[in-house]
Amino acid sequence: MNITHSGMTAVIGRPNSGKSTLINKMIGEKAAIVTAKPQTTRRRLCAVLSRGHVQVVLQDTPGFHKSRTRLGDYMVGVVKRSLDGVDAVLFLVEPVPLPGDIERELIASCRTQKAPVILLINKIDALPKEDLLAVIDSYRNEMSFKAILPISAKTGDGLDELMELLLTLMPAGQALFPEGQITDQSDDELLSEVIREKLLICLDQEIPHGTAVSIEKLSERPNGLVDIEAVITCEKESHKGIIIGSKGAMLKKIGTLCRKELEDMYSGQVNIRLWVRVRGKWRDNPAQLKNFGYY
Ligand SMILES: Nc1nc2c(ncn2[C@@H]2O[C@H](COP(=O)(O)OP(=O)(O)OP(=O)(O)O)[C@@H](O)[C@H]2O)c(=O)[nH]1
Ligand SMILES: [Mg+2]
Repeated sequence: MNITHSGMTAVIGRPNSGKSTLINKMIGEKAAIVTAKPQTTRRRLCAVLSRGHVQVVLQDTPGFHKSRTRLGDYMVGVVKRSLDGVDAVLFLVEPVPLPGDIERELIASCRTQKAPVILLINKIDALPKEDLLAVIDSYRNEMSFKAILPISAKTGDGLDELMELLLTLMPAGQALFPEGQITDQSDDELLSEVIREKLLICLDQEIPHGTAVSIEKLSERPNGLVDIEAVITCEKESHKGIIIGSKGAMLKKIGTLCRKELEDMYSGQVNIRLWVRVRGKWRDNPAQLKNFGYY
């Protein structure tokens, strides 16, 4: 279909507010990893939504937070830069009637740019209906939002109305991505994110946040079997022990979860081998951050 209107939309909000869930739901594919743990998303990624003659490029961003490491500084910088030159902003908030420090800081950043800001009160599936008005009221006077929409990124409630409004905000222009492309991530990036998602799901507290994944091998044999080799970097020997687990049980569990998802993704058999190595304080080391693509 001939695209006549196109634009960029930044999706921002505190960690865990549901940005990645929303983007996946809107495009109907898994472009971004989602977990119950905050600070899941680390990099900006684009997901492409095409409806009729309009193409909307949704930019997922890390959750805005008070950073404690250089990696955190990078993540916060990604959020700020994501607002530059966009055509619309989707600002997600938790369904609580109190803009916190994080929301106030994001509102201040939104005020300094021209694009319309749509406030999305997410997770209304988990909110008694009678409590919604108080949440809307608490945000109404914070700034002039283009709209305040209650939604559930999980169930899809309210997303038709959001989509309709968003499509009207895209300026005249050609397609920004070719037809059929749903994300700007490379195969290696998608793959390392899937592995990181499983680390976040399987491991507790600080351990998964101190991991990074690099893909050493991704190749397909003539019979279609996909071979993957990846290195998981963590920050301490003790963390390495926990990631590997007793007799390798944890690493096996992580590998199996990855394999199941990747076999769906590649529609074929996958052979995955994972290694774990330690790089102390890599999250504060500029060279290591660059190495992992966080720059
Ligand atoms: N009940 C409910 N849970 C939701 C909804 N949207 C997201 N979640 C849950 O909230 C958690 C965080 O979702 P994510 O999409 O990873 O949140 P995020 O804003 O991308 O988080 P970061 O990447 O850490 O900034 C997950 O457990 C989701 O299943 C919703 O509409 N309703
Ligand atoms: Mg996310």
